[in-house]
This record gives sequence, structure tokens and C-alpha cells, in this order.
Amino acid sequence: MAKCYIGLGANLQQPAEAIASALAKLHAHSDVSNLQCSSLYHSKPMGPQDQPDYVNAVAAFETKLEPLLLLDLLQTIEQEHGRLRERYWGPRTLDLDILLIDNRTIDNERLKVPHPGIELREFVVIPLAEIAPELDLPNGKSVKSLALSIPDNELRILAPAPSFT
Ligand code: PH2
Ligand code: MG
Ligand code: MG
Repeated sequence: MAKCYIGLGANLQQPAEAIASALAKLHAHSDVSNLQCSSLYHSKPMGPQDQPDYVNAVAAFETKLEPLLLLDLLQTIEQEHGRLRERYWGPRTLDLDILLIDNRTIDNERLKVPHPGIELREFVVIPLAEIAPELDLPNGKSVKSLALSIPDNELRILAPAPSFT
């Protein structure tokens, strides 16, 4: 079993609903257990500014899926939400990014773990610190210290953490 952290983001149509629906699909999946999620956050777009604000969250779960099969699963869920890849860092109906898989480092064409953007993104670091305050990244940095030093970009809580029972 591997413990995985994923980032969820959406900024088109009904973003909070897209995230809730992605979480429900993960929860229902037979290879996903002990799903937890942070609060849902409202965030300013990183990258092109001519796009709507985002809803972001970070979720954690355990899985026996190998990393590329997990990536396939997440991409399938993105597709089920009508995911289109229009432009780099542009608007999306649903984005599911693998952030961490145990303490592993993976670097291949399809997948880089840890996600290279983790430390720079308030909308990842703060929700990650909410659900995993004691976690260290594979490079040794603590999530807590990253959360204290990340520049403020007006991230705010939109809705409480969804619970799964
Ligand atoms: N995702 C992007 C580009 N910009 N901005 C915010 N606030 N949240 C995101 O999830 C996000 C973004 C590309 O994946
Ligand atoms: Mg992304
Ligand atoms: Mg992505």
C-alpha cells in the first residue's frame, strides 16, 4: 500500500461540484482506501490571469495501484468531467495532480513525483498542511515550514472538508 496525496483544482462550470464528484468517485473505487480531504479553498489563478478563480483542495488516500495506473485512474476521472486541455495553465473543469506517493521520487515522461510545483503553490501547501501537518517532503522540507513561508496569494477557505463514511 502506498499513501498518496493529490491536488484537486477546477475553475469552470461548477468547480466545487466537480471536486466533490471526483472525490465521490475516488471514494467508491475499490483500490482507494482511507480517503481524507482538506477544506475546499478559493484561490486566485496562478498563470494566465484572464481566467476564473479556482477551487482547490488536497486529498490523501491509500492505494495498491502502481503510480502510472493511479495516473490513469485520475486522468479517467478528469475525462469523465469533460476535461479539455486548451492551454498551458489555462482554465479546466477538473485537474487531478499526483503530489506525493510515499517518500518516492519518480521522473518519467508521464509522471513526476513529487509534483514539481508543490513548494511554490499556496493552494497546495496550505491544504496539504491542513491534512498532513507533520509530513516531510522527500527533500526533507517540512510541510509546516513551507506553509509558514509561502507568500500570501489570498487563499481562503470556501467550504469545510468533505467527510467520507
Ligand atoms: N492550476 C493550474 C494553473 N493555475 N491556479 C490555481 N489557483 N489553482 C490551480 O489548481 C491551478 C492554477 C494548472 O494546473
Ligand atoms: Mg495542476
Ligand atoms: Mg494536471
